[in-house]
Amino acid sequence: MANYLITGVAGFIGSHTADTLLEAGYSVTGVDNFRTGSQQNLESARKNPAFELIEGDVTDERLMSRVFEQHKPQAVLHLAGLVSVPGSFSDPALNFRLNIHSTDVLARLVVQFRCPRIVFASSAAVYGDAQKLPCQEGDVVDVRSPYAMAKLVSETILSGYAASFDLTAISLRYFNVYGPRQAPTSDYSGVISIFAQCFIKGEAVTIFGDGLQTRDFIAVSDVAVANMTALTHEHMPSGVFNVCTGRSMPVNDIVSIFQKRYPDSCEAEYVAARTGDIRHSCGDPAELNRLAGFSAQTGFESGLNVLLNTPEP
Ligand code: UD2
Repeated sequence: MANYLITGVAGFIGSHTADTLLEAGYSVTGVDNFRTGSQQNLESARKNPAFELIEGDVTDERLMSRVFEQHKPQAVLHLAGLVSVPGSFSDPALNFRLNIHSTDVLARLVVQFRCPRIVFASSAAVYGDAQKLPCQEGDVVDVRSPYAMAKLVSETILSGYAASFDLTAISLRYFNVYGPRQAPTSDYSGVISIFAQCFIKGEAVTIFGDGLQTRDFIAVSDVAVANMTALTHEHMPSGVFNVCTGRSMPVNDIVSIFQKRYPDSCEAEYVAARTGDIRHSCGDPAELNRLAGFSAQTGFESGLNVLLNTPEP
């Protein structure tokens, strides 16, 4: 049974990916320092004997060497990092350690232990305020935050190692991911988890700006499958790939969808646009589809059903 190593396994995307790999019959070794991840996210993974959790930091090279030596992963999925864009402004040094240094540590370890593949969680943040939509992988990047800078640097580190050593390095540029287990109360919460929480509690949602800004929302279950595909697909080449649906939706439309489900809800409140907010974001999903057959399967309404019908842990 092939073993896959996931860093940041107790996070939103990490825990869903672990569940998906385990359900598919693979074994998973997960590393997390629980800075932002939670044990509750691992409730179902931990029931599976093919799952092993190691508590620690991915930048701890001694610990990670032991993990590679003992578990001999077939591939690594590197999700651990600072997930907050505002956090990358307030603590750029932490951003460097968690979002750049950690990638270099892992890249060196995969080379040292002859692990053939590493998959990295990059972000649509690298496109910034894109000049043309949908964003394609070859488009000019527009880095507007330390967070986006770090994602781009990590992509470059990985492509450099892939070109220099016998290694496949895949960077996945996630667009706006939503679904169960995305904490609604932190500064990296996605708009959908915040709105869901407000509608459930009967509180008014806040819309930043005119609500006409658009995003390409992808369900976390689809992202988990994209991750599994990148880890396991036999002929994946090194490169950068969008993980998105190719469809975008205005924030106002999301509110309307919620209002239909919660007809007695309060009116939304409009406030000034968030500083640095991107106007439109939409990705072209064709490349990952062409090379690995991946396409997002979850429509927005059904993704929302899953989110609203999954009990809080
Ligand atoms: C997403 C990513 C972020 C980074 C960035 C790159 C998420 C959660 N965040 O940020 O990590 O990759 O893309 O561009 O996927 N909004 C409201 N009301 C609220 C909350 C948000 O109107 O209560 C608006 C917000 O101003 C923005 C849109 O909703 O226009 C989406 O906000 P978000 O924080 O979910 O995600 P985004 O695209 O800013």
